Amino acid sequence: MTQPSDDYRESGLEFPEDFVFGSATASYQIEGGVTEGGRGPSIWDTFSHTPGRVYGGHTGDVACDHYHRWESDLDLIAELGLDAYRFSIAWPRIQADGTGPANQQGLDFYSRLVDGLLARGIRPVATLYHWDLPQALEDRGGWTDRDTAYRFAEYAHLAGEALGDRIHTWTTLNEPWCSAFLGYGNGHHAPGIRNRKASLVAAHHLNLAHGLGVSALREAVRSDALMSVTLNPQVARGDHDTSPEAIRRVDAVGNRIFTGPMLRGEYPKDLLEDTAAVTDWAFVRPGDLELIHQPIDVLGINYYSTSTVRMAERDLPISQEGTLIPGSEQVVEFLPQDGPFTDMGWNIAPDAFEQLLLDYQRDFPGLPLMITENGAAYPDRLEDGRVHDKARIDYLRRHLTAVHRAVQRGADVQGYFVWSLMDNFEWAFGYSKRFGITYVDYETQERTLKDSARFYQELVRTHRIPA
Ligand code: IFM
Repeated sequence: MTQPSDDYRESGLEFPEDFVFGSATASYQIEGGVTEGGRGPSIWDTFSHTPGRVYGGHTGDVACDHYHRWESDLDLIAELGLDAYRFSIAWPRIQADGTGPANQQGLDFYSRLVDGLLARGIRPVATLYHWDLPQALEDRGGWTDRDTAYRFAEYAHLAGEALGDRIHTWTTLNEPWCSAFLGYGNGHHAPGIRNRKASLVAAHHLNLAHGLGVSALREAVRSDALMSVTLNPQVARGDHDTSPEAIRRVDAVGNRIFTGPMLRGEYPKDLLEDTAAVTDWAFVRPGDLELIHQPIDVLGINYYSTSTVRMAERDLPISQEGTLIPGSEQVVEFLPQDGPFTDMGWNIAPDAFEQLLLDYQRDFPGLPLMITENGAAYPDRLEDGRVHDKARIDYLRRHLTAVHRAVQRGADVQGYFVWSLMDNFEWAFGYSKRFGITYVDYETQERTLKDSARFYQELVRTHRIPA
């Protein structure tokens, strides 16, 4: 018997017949048309138009112009032979300022998109929130305002009523960790707020939005539609004496802050203890956990890389009876990692991906998993009409091998969506990072399938990892 390779570079491995292969995108990253069809401004319009926030001053104003090119983009998906397409709905297209009746033009855009997918035999998988919060709601506090969760439920209901007869799987939120901690914690993402307590408040209101959203959808959509949320588990590792404690802390504030309430109906005790100096969590009201803890049918997992951690002492002045005295606190330290790295500087660790899937399967038995994103950015070059993105193929091969091994070892992984269908607006990095399996020339908007797209097309056709 041949031994599995240590580097995860396998070929020929066969996926189950009903394993779903798809690709994913998100509204603000591809659509453009930001002032068309009655769309209101989102926090990403504001953020990207604020000097210094996004690389090169790039914005999503035009992006991949998908708002106008959606039909040919669907043809591309069909050409690749994909089973499913994961897209997100821009909330400010449905409710320009986040409240009130639906904007029919916005609903019509997504309705045409969904019909176009179905006509091509592609399963529609819709995410309700992939970070483009209506700016008007941010002006009232955004995710730090409890009311935003209720507005989200209203929006979910409107989207469900209009599209619920045709969407196969609904995802409430994409990566709430990013919304809470990059949006309100370190300010790297819109709305650009830096406040530790605000990030925890936002996390709770995102959890509440998820639960209320699932309930609102269930009332509006067909009974066999699947309910889901997509998380991006923080995979921390390390072999220092203090690494286990650092890993526990990262897991608490990075993962169990969402899986606890959503999947178990409680916030983990250690999370509340770890964050006691920042907040007493009084914003969690009686009954909230029941509202959040709604049954879901599938858990979306986005995975790219890992981090290496240990505990460290950080000097800081401690306040005692009005005076500041020197002191220190124990904090998680993120250490430099071994390569190889992608163009994002993210390390490549398919072994951690396999383990993550097995861990989630063990921790949440009976809940199927879907890989809703996985992929890599590389500095691709278009030469003579081709993009020879060998490094991306290598990344995909290794991560598909990891998924295959997890499935072999008992994980109920039902499918895999590559990130992304095409190059797009990579948030604070603008257009400087290319994640697509399709190359986008932003001058002409011409799309060119990269070699990785051909690799993926072959995988989808044969259900085997190509040689
Ligand atoms: O581009 C993002 C996507 O919007 C969310 N998940 C991670 C991707 C790569 O950074």
